[in-house]
Amino acid sequence: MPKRYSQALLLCSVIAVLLSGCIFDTTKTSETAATTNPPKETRLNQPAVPPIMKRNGNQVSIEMTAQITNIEISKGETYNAWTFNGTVPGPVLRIKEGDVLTFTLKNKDPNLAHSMDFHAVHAAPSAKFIDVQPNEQGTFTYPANTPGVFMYHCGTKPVLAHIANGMYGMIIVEPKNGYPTDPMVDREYTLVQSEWYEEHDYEQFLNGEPEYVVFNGTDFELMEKPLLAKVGDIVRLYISNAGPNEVSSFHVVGTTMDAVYIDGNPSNVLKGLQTVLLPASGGAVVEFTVTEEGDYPIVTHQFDHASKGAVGILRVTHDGLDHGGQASGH
Ligand SMILES: [Cu+2]
Repeated sequence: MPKRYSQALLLCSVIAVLLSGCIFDTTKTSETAATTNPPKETRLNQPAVPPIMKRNGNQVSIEMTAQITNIEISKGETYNAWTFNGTVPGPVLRIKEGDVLTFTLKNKDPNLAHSMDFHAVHAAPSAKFIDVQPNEQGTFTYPANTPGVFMYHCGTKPVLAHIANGMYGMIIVEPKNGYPTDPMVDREYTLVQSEWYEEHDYEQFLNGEPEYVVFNGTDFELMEKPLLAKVGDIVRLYISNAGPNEVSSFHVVGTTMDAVYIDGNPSNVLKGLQTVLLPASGGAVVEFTVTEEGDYPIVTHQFDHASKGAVGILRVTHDGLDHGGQASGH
């Protein structure tokens, strides 16, 4: 190693140690205690339940749970997650622009308060995104007047712990008049990118690196269960980056994006992108054409994160069915 480089490294390490001693220690508050691992034998594992959604005109009611459920985040590795409805990400919700949402959160977690922060609505957070205490429920009403792809998450303090432990998902607010490209789209999928850190380790959430970066909750899941399309299809992906800490450089190998609607709003259209940048909590609708048979990797182009699990496969075949493996023999 060149001497100057090693000196610089040493200096950086010293500064890092100093910083971690003086600045970051102040963040170790009592909040850490709330996220400490309970003993394994006493951990809850509440079975997943579907959300309940009812519509009457533009009045939509949605009932969801906050609950503790074991989630497989990598093959053979479970995480005792804080969840909405027992899945991570939580269920994908779909409503329409102009709907009035009446939302009920049933908190089945016997120990901690939880809450719901919908990025899709206009509401006073101090009144409508408030904590629901253990074994209680809260109901809140708000309008959803902005079309798009939005994140929802638990907003209870420390928010970082509630998101890192699994409390997030996607809500799609369908545009009143649709997207101009609606007639061309052949199939659509939803993808949520997020990070997993060492289980319930608040210090790692704050200062550490993610152990896994994933699409739809599990590392490399979409390699084994690929998304499917047919040659010539225009594919639409609703994508969202839940973070909590990292951005996504969302990219589909082997195609360019015909249209990207930033945050899923039909007004925010971009054409011909290679990669779309999603900030933590950002979303998009991405559309592209697949012209040849084969496996098209879906990645975040930050390859340290792709290597930690944020890779999927879109398998394109002559008939849109999965024939297994590389679809090149037809
Ligand atoms: Cu929570």
